[in-house]
Amino acid sequence: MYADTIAAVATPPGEGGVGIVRLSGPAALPIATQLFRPQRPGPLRSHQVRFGHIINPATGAVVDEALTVWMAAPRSFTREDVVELSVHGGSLPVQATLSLCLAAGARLARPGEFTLRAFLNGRLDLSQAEATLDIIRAQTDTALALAQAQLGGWLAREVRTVRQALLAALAYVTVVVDFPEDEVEPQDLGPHLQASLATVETLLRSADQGLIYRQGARVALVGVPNVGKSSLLNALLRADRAIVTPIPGTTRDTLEESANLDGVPVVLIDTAGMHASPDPVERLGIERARAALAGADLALLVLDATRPLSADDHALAALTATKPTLVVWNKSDVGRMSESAFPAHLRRLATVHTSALTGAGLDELAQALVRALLGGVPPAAGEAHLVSNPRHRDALRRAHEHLAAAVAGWTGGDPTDLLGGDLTAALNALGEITGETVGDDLLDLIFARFCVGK
Ligand SMILES: Nc1nc2c(ncn2[C@@H]2O[C@H](COP(=O)(O)OP(=O)(O)OP(=O)(O)O)[C@@H](O)[C@H]2O)c(=O)[nH]1
Ligand SMILES: [Mg+2]
Repeated sequence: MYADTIAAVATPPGEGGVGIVRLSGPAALPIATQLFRPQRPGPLRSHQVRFGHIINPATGAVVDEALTVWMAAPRSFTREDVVELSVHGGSLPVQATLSLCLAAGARLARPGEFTLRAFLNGRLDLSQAEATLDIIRAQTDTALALAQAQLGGWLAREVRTVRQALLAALAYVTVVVDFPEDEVEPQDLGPHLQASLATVETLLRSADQGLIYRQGARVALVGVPNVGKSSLLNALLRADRAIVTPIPGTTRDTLEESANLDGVPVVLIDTAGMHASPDPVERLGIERARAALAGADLALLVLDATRPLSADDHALAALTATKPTLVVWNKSDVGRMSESAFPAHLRRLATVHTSALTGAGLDELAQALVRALLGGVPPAAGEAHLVSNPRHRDALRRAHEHLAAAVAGWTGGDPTDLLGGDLTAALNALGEITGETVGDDLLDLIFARFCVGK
């Protein structure tokens, strides 16, 4: 437990119905008692809301009406004494209340410091603490569901189960190595290690989908001029965002817009039509289009269904060869080219026929896009148990590497002392997810991303 008491505004800046100043630490209640004068006399009671006024104790002046809740330790977010002072949601009453808390001895909280205390006081593990930030930042229902499940602790439980199995294996290995003369009942660690490896593998595999749901993906619409890239962008957004004209070379600059496609947050990028152009302005746009393609997670290669592929189409198709790509035959309301003329690598790709004009095929396009982003697997309906944090994925990858080495070593009859190193490394990597094995540097880095007051 900390000796100091922190305070911060817990609500966003700007005007709102209420603004909340939050205190946490041993002096939370004494400070609140100095500032808050309840309407009906009598001391505050834990977990009861009281109406009254915030007053400046130095002058006796009333600052604002307030509702006050004291949550006595350990039944609070931080497991410390917490007081929340709700005043009217304007910057003056909120800031004045905060200033009075600071004058009475509280220290201004750093970003994420309430959650850090919740973690350090054992109220949350690190993966749950990070989930609170994900809940605040979630852009889609699915991202929110993933974060809620993580806050519920499923990932922490999975990780702990594996760590317990590995600790038992490490204990056995250590005894065998340190006391070779003792009669140790021989154990077959193989099945235990295999089971742990399988769990880590499942978690790791779920991250491919989980990260897309949480972080979204960048999708570039590329094609030669006039195939309907900007029209498709507008149609997918259901908004007249990009300029569309019958003149080839209309789009000069790249244009980005966020969209939510079946719960997957995507950034759609419209680009200039790519072809060999003598126009210097157009050439700059085409450079940007190439850069957008290079930085995208997925390319939508837009082709004109009313005419055979041109040399420029082929050149562009070659450019997308190394990138996950979806082929979109647009203007399918007018015509439909025979696909036998495709270059071989395009024939292997998922293909959608659309008309940005009539809307035909747009739902199929959105679905194909989501499938392509999620690695061919359909969206996991209601499946909230996905690893969705790159830090967790990184730790899982390292745990996986060491566990795989341990399994191979055990199967290959390696000397037991070699196993100890891999088991320890796997245990440490997994401990980083729940926070059992992280240093202060990493904690600072993680919590610095939080907002003040959380
Ligand atoms: N019939 C038909 N016309 C379309 C369709 N999509 C776009 N067009 C027309 O094709 C022309 C070009 O459309 P844009 O969306 O500007 O094409 P673009 O690929 O963005 O073109 P640039 O920006 O020049 O590279 C416009 O006249 C559109 O109305 C479609 O699905 N069917
Ligand atoms: Mg365009």
